Amino acid sequence: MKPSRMLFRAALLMGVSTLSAPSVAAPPTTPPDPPAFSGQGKITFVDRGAIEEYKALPAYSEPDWVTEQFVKSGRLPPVKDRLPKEPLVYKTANMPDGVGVYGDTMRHVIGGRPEGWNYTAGQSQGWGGVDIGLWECLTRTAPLFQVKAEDLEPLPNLAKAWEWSADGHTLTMHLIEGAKWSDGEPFTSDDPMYFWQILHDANISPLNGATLATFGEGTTLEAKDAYTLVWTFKDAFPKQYLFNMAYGTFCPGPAHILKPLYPKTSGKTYEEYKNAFPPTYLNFPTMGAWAPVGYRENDIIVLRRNPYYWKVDEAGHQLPYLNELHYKLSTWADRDVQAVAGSGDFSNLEQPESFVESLKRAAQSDAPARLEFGPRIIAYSLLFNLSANGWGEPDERAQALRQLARDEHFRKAVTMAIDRQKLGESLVKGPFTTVYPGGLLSGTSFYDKASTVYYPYDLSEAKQELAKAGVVDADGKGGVNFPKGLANGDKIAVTLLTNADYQTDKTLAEGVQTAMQALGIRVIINAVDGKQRDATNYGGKFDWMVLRDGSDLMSVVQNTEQLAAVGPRTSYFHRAGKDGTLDLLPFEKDLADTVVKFTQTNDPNDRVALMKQYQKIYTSNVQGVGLTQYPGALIINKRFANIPHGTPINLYNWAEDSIIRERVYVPQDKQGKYELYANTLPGKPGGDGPVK
Ligand code: BQZ
Repeated sequence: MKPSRMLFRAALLMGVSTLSAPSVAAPPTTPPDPPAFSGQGKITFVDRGAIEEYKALPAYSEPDWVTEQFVKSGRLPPVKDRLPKEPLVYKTANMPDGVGVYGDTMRHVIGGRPEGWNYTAGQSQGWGGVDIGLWECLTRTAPLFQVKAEDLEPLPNLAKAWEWSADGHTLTMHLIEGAKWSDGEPFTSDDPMYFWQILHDANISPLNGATLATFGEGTTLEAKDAYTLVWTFKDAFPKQYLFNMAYGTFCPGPAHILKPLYPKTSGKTYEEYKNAFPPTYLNFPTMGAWAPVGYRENDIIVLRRNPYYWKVDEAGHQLPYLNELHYKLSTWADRDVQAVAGSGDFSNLEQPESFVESLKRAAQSDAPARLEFGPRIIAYSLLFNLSANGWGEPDERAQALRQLARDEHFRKAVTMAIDRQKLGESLVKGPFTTVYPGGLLSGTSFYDKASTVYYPYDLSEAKQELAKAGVVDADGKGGVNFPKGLANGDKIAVTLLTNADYQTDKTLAEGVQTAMQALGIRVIINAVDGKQRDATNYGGKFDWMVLRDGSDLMSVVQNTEQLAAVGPRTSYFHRAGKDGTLDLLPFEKDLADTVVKFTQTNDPNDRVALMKQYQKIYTSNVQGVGLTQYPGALIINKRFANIPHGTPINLYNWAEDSIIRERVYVPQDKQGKYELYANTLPGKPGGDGPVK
């Protein structure tokens, strides 16, 4: 029987969970083993070198209509002159269905909305794969889910090769030579050097949180020539930073478009700079396989193939195979519905509320989409704002809450008042959710159960911890009061920030609210859309937050700097105050030191030991209150070929990156008529759309 059918039945039959949390007082312990989960797709592990290489091929080709309409009319150079000297070549042996054919579209549905194209100035394009497809980065890590653990090193991308000096303090990085932006302008070291320049400008925060701290204290970057970068590091061989040169934290924008508007030299304000390229500014130059040619507010973003894309298959076909991408502007829940119904093509099934319906539909023989679960890599945590020196300019009540959250008795009271088993079941019944104590996820290879401290649900113990924090019902009128000297001893009220774009986030926030009522703590849920949630979070203007964990707690090696407050702006819940300093608690300092040491060593045994130490410190001190963890499933329309089996919906990055969309294709006989701008290419930057 198909795994999805088995899971569907399991989800329906298991009305109650297979595990129940102990009801009697229990000392801290290790977490219960997660329920067995057999629906996962199997990954074929390969060597790192099996995926791609860089080399010149004897001949290249492109879709016939590009030759007929654009090359023969002289509007584009021949494809061989549009490609780099040595393009990135995807190896056929690593393509599940081999060399593809041109045509068709991938129809994404997303819950975010584009702010504009200035990604490196912090603008989101609505998530859901838009930014992942537009902004190519020096290295690439998402496809590493299929690479053997002993061979784990980021893949080359815009940087095609690199070598370390003998003493390990210098990394010479060779950029792809002769690649061009989608408007035909050359890609050179000017582009990454401009990105490095804006990282030094505290007034600009690139999307996904890159800061100088991401690359280590004292690190420098220089351009030796148009295609050579030279990194220098204080530590020897900090290979960890190659992961940070991948998506999210080193994806340069087009310097020829951005630099003329840089505020320090253009006279523009930072706001004008950030907002200079609204979604209506079409044909924004990208290094991605597609460029934006169409946008209708709250309706759709349309991308068309980039005629200068610098990747090919072994037969010399310039990629991508797919001519067009759609991003229908809807909701994240609708993405699941449309993917299983067949009006959309792709979804990361990540909200348990949609599991049963999606499984039911996918289990039917005429289902348009494949649904394949991966490992338990989705987790949610309740996080306290731990800054007490002004991050987010708290008022007296908010400051008092932060002081309380810095008391470990208070944090233990909160964690023991939450029944994680019931919280998971409130999302979906069946073998999916499991208790999550916080910290590293059980799916990562660095996870160590023995180092994971779990404070089981125990309301009476929780109340005792609360009293140790000086929090009691001081006037007998119900609810609990701040301790004397904090916020005039008022009743405690907490605002809980959560992402209104996801039902799961709201359900978990409500679960926390109910659990805190039993402790006498009033929680006011502040559910705002993703854009506002991010701005509120990064601005420090929250008391507590329900947050879906990121790649750092899933993989450890991706976004490692986010594992602790190693820099003024690397943590999601503890950033520097107005004076630029971080007022870390002793255990937070230990966590940060452990993460820095992890970055500084390549010894596999040291790294495992350091992550055990990290897990022990994180969970025993309740750095974050783990809530629940569960698997996600990739839903993809059956007409697509070259989708690697077992692709996790998120690990080093989301599945939109991991499936390597530029080499995904639709066999001729299965192609749909979904292209909205057939036989067109992106026009001039800022123009009004694609050109025939
Ligand atoms: C996946 C992802 C691709 C951001 C976003 C969204 C933002 C966060 C996070 C996920 C969406 C989808 O996640 O939920 O399945 O397609 O886009 O980027 O949650 O609000 O800020 O970190 O990636």
